[in-house]
Amino acid sequence: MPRTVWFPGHMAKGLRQLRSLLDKLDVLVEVRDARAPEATASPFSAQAEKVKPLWVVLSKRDLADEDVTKRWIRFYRDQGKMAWAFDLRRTQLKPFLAAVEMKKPVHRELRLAVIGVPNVGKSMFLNLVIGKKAAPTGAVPGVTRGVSWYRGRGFLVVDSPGIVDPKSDAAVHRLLAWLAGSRSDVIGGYESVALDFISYIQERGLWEKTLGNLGVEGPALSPEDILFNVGKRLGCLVKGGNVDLERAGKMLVDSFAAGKLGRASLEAPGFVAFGDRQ
Ligand SMILES: Nc1nc2c(ncn2[C@@H]2O[C@H](COP(=O)(O)OP(=O)(O)OP(=O)(O)O)[C@@H](O)[C@H]2O)c(=O)[nH]1
Ligand SMILES: [Mg+2]
Repeated sequence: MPRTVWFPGHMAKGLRQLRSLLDKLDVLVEVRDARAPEATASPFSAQAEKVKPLWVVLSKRDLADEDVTKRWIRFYRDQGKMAWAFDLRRTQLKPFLAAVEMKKPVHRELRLAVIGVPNVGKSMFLNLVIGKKAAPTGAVPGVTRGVSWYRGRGFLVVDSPGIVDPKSDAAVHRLLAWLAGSRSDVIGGYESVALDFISYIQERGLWEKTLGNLGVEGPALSPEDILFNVGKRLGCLVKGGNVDLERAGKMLVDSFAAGKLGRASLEAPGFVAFGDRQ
């Protein structure tokens, strides 16, 4: 049977390392994907929040629906949380840096940790905080494998590996895979991950903002027929007029993850992927 969850050893180790560091930290910054800020909450945040200030940064603002992102920021601020949204590729983090500056102790550097699920932009955010490209970043999940300290601009910042809740089920991993936060090849293959993506888009009324932009027929067709049409559209034909569905699935999932289908949010306040989490 194909595996449905991805939890490599470095995640368990990262979680242990973060727990043991908690006492030394002043503030934790949780990076979440602006397209699904509840489903991409860190499994470590609930525990950490009990003992340290935890601030929320929504990344990939440029890929999310702008109105929905503004509503999320209001939603978190109404809950009393410090929250911002950024396109991390094009920001200098000014409002964040102004807020964090106020927390600096007089006689030592401020100690921050950046936490979150895989591939949300934690290392990229850290580099912006310290003002240099020190932590490695990359488009695949699992680039950061352990906890490391970085220094810059009067901050001491911990980068941590992306961690998924070891108890999370296949549905959570599939949603993360649509955002490039889990490994489709490890959790059942691209075809099944893409079929679930299409069903989600249909059920949540997100067709116009996503698959509609590809110009394929839908949204009333079955996910299988839609994926077939996507494959034809994207040139994944094989002998006999068939479509390589695994390849079509990969192209579809990768396109959405990279924002190539258009700007879209998979969750909005009051409209989350996994109801019991909000
Ligand atoms: N479009 C866009 N891409 C972003 C943004 N933030 C990060 N990325 C991209 O997301 C990918 C992941 O960035 P990283 O900083 O390596 O993410 P991470 O959370 O440290 O990932 P792991 O260490 O693998 O868990 C990179 O390809 C970045 O270019 C953003 O705001 N907008
Ligand atoms: Mg990283």
